[in-house]
Amino acid sequence: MQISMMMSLSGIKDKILSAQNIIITTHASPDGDAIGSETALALALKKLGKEVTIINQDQTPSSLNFLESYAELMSPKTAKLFDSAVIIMVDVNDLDKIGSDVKAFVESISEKEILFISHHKTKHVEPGCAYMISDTASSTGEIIYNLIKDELEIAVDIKTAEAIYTAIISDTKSFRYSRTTSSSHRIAAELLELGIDAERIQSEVFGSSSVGQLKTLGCMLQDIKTTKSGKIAYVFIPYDTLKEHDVCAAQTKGFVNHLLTIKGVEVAALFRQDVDNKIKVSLRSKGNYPIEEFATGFGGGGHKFAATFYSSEQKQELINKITTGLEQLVLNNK
Ligand SMILES: [Mn+2]
Repeated sequence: MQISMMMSLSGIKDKILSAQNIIITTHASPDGDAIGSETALALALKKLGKEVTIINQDQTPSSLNFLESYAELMSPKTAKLFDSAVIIMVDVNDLDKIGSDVKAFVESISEKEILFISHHKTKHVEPGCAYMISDTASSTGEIIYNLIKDELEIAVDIKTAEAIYTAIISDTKSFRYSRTTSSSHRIAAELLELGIDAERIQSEVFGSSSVGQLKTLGCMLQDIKTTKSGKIAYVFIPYDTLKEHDVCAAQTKGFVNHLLTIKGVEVAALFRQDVDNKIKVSLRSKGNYPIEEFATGFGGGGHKFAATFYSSEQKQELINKITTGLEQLVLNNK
């Protein structure tokens, strides 16, 4: 078996150029960076005459439905089967995060090469897979843009540009998060110069809430607590609240950031109960206290100032443990 390797963008280019069938996928519960990156890459690779198929485990969230008219997204249950393909997994670095049906689909392809393109660091490396990971990129969309424009030298059309813009604004919350860089702004400027309708995309991505989503947010806001120091804000969302308002887990994306708008708060923790009773913990820091290592200690990960993990621990014990740990982290690192 081939050993796994880290690749450069030019290495990815060679793999792409030599492929005929290309399958693009991403993590389960896809977000704007995931679907924007997939769409942009698919549009570009089709121009090279490749047969490109996007396959996703889960449905596209309604705020991103507009991208479905740019490139078709397939379900692993109905997609055509392939004997051989290059499979590009964007915004993900782990086969266990692509969803069980997509994983089974990938396993059914006898002759394959798997490439991961992501801005999420990984310690776990799949044998036989290649990785292109740039953890300084704000979003996978930025990496895809560089791949398309600089390595593959494909002209970026409006739809591709809008898909990239969707990816970048989704992962930076319109250039607000700390992982936004000068290069994110520079790429956005190039996309605007190409003539994208930035205002429309902003309102698609951030102005497509359902009533249930806002009501869920309202319930969450009612329950916010802070620790003694006032530097940690946290909240728990019970599964029943999501169910009552017909909201899926992906629709709570970004909720944790509301906690960071409280004056004096440095770190926010959102505890969201899943259908299986597991609790997803999302941590965000304003930028003075890195929390990635803290999340890694619980088997999770992410970025320096935004990280997540899952826990099977009992709710109150978990909340106590995490808020106490974060309080110590902030007070010991003045
Ligand atoms: Mn991303």
